[in-house]
Amino acid sequence: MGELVVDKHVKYILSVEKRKDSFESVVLEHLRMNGAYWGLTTLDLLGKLGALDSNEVIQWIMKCQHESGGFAGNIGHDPHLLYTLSAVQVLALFDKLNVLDADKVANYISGLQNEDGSFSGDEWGEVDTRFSYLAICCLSILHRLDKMNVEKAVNYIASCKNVDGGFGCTPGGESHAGQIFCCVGALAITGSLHHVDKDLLGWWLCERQVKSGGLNGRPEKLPDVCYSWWVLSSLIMIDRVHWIDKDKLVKFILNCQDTENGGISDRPEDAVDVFHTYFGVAGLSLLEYPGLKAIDPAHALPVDVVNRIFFQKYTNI
Ligand code: GRG
Ligand code: ZN
Repeated sequence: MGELVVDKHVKYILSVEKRKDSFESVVLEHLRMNGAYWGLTTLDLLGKLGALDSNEVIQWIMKCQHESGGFAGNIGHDPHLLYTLSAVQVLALFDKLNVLDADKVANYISGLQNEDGSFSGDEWGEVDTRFSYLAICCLSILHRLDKMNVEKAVNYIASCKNVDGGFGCTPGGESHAGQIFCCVGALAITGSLHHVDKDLLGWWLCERQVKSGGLNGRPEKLPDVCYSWWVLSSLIMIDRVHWIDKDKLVKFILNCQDTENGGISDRPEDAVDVFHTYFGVAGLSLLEYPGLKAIDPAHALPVDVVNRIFFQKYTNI
């Protein structure tokens, strides 16, 4: 088995950041804020965040903020919870949360909570437990959970629980590993994991491991490196990670590397992208692969960053 080609991955991420006119960048233009989070968190986990000019990134992030307080995926685009969390996470990586007007961002987020406790992703109103997670994680980082109705938010998430122990995007929606991460993460952050049947959900999640060692997102589906994050982080949050074969999963992720040009793909035979590079490295971090920073499974940020947010004595926000 090969090793993690750290330097190649660092080079790959920095090159994607520079190639703003590449096919990938054009297709992902509206998601650039998410791309910044994926790329920069990966660099930090690899211990190489210093390779980038933080001032340039921070200035660009602040240009993506809308007058409502929310952030867009790029300059001149519309704000959405998806990009608002990514913007806040990247500022947290650089220890620059103090450039924010935290109350303004928090007001934007809490304004998206609906009467039944659910969240819309933006002013257009689509409702999904993904948005509950985004809102809860972001307000938690900003120390502003008191700005929303946590009890109603938790009850809404609990209403999306299925008989298989998993969670869907709305009540009655099929269980999917991505949605399970969102619901378990939101419940973990709010201290509400008693709503989870840990043995039942743990069983469903560990059955996601297939012969190759990889994990899929639902029964009968193909394995994909991104589920190393969605499934594994959920298993860790409910204390059932020992129910999968960790060594086989490490091998599957390492087999998805482009060992020549860097980057990680969804499956061994596919092309690499920044999204799966992040999930591969974050998955290896959860698996305690040597040389990587530890990542917090609920806030999806390096543990040292999360400790700085919650345990720093003097904070400006
Ligand atoms: C901060 C890590 C982090 C996340 C933010 C946006 C979000 C919160 C979570 C998204 C959760 C989610 C729904 C992930 C699933 C992504 C995915 C691979 C969807 C593909 O689903 P299918 O059904 O593919 O098209 P399969 O793998 O089932 O064939
Ligand atoms: Zn994937």
